[in-house]
Amino acid sequence: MGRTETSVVFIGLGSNLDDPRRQIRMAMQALECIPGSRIVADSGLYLSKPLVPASGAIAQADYLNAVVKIETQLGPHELLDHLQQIEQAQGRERKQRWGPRTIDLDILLFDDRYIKDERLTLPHPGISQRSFVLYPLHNVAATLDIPGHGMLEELITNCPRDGLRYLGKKGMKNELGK
Ligand code: A4P
Ligand code: MG
Repeated sequence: MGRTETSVVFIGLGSNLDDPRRQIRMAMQALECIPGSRIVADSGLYLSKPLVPASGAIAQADYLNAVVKIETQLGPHELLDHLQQIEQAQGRERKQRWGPRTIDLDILLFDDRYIKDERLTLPHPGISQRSFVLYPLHNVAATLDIPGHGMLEELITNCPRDGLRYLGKKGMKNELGK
């Protein structure tokens, strides 16, 4: 691990294939098992309309989205390695950008760091326009100031819900391990 400091990280979860509720639950369970890391808050589940590129719609089911806040002693690239292992373990196939997926785990913010390299862009691009990111993020960090984007409260004011529906936390924790 090589670091002793603890970082605060927000991770976005998304799924629209193969029982999304179970996929999100399994991913949360796997996140709990990442070394030197723990979940300190979770947003609950949101149902969202698929965001598709302007260049053309890809027919796909609605998504379940959530955001978790974690504390970790890992560095950003080490954490990304673990997230990609979890995606692989849950049968994620990268066939098509913006296409349907069993599980997508994005690092939204890592402390207040800016990174742009071949593996990682932080803050996550698009963070400030996506209702399925901003609203769940608000549930776990209402007063957040997003580096380079501004206050979360304000970003939400300018971001229509776009059909986003809060489904609550019921069935998340107590069904873990099922
Ligand atoms: N990568 C760069 N920065 C990051 C980061 N901050 N966190 C790299 C995670 N990964 C990051 O991602 C491609 C590459 O991005 C990785 O190899 C990693 O090194 P991917 O997950 O393999 O591919 P992707 O998810 O298809 O691409 P991307 O760009 O992550 O897509 P988006 O922008 O996340 O969009 N609609 C709804 N309603 N809900 C959704 O969750 N998600 C998408 C995916 C589209 N529409 C959606 C949703
Ligand atoms: Mg992704």
